[in-house]
Amino acid sequence: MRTLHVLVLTAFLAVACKEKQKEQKPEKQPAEKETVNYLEESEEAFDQRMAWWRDARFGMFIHWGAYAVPAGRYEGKEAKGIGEWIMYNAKIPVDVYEEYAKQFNPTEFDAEAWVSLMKKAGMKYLVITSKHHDGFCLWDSKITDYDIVDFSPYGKDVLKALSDACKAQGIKFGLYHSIMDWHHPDSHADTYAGGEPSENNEARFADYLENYLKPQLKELVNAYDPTILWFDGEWEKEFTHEQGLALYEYVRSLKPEIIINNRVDKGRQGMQGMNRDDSDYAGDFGTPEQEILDGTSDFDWESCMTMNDTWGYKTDDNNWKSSETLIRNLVDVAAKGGNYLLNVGPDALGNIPDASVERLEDIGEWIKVNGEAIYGTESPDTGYKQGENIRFTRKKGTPIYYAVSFEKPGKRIRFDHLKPEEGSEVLLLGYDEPLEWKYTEGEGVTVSVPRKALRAVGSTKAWTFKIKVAENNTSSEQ
Ligand code: FHN
Repeated sequence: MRTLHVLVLTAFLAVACKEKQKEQKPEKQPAEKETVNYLEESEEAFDQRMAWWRDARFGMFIHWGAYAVPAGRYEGKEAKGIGEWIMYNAKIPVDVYEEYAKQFNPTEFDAEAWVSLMKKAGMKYLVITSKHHDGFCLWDSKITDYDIVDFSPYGKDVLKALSDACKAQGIKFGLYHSIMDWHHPDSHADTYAGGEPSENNEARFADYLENYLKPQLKELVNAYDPTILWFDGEWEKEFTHEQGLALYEYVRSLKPEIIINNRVDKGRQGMQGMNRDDSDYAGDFGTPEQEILDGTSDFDWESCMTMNDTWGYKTDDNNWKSSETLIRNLVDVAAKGGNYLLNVGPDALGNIPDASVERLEDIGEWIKVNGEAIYGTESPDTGYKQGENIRFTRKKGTPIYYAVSFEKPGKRIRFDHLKPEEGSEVLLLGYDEPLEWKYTEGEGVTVSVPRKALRAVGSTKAWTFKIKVAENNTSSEQ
């Protein structure tokens, strides 16, 4: 009996002791969600996040939406300005403009074909308008019915199709998103569509930001996993620098590795696209528009350009830049250490204009032979140009330099600031045989270009020489 007493007592003491321990040890709290300040990112983390984008160098911009239906014409005549601004420029009332959205039915849209075409052109990433200033959404938004699934006869989610096609073909998918919204009454649609300015604008705009724009951004990031968020329309006077900082942090909190342009905040200096110096403005890269920086920059940048004069499709805009000009722009941007975002504006049926397709195929032909002078390069310490018709790039972390001539070389071509490594080969891309060269101190390297080499390269838009530079190559002024 005694043993039984002892056993019962021991068991009782064990239970009491456990209970005591529980009281003493606080309940394990769920780990505090670590709060990250995305505006205080280390240089190393920033460089790691930007690495793929910097190496990519070349992307496709797509401006597409309800504005492709009027295609730059209103009441029987051409509306002035760029196609996607027709609602504002022609002072089209919101309800009249909505009729275009109701007619938007791109039955010939083929996401895989679009992505294959941009891949063939050598473009590594895509940025498409999820919502432009007109407020019409190209995805199935749960926040509004003013979108391609609920409001247009097409009824399918084009962003889903494109993000899937990009993933399948190894292309980075990015989204453009306009802060300014002419359709949303709290973003002053009335002002833009010729109505009366609304009251207490700041409060209404702040409400639009928190309860419309941010929930839509959350939808977009969660559903389509974009690698880039390309903001625009930040010039709205009610949109503040503080809201810009908060918007940047918000989007990074949705996807920390996402890359965001400087139009998320108020720092941009107009079409030149770079931030004011005296600033802590948010944004990972500057956005020169329809222009290229005059030189290099320590701040990442991407020059966005149209092939004609409009971003959104316009029937009457046939002012196309030549393929040669587009290729030279790509080389010039790369030599200065920037990215080139080249735009197409598909029509209302979902077709990319033939003139754009032609130029993309020309660029693709050139890049097939010369792409190594663009991708994964940086602006060389010996200077990015020689005269007006030669540009230089350098393969990152190597002594390999590329000299791209916009003019067809004669029998010889000289590069003033390059000294090839003793015994190394100098090549003309597209021709297999190494070229003869001679280095003269103070004059640089003279390369002989035999006729057979030029014949082998054929009718190209720019000639690329590949040179392994000696370690003691002296850097020099531009
Ligand atoms: O107003 C827009 C314009 O429609 C177009 O989207 C360009 C492309 O970067 N951004 C704004 C003009 O700066």
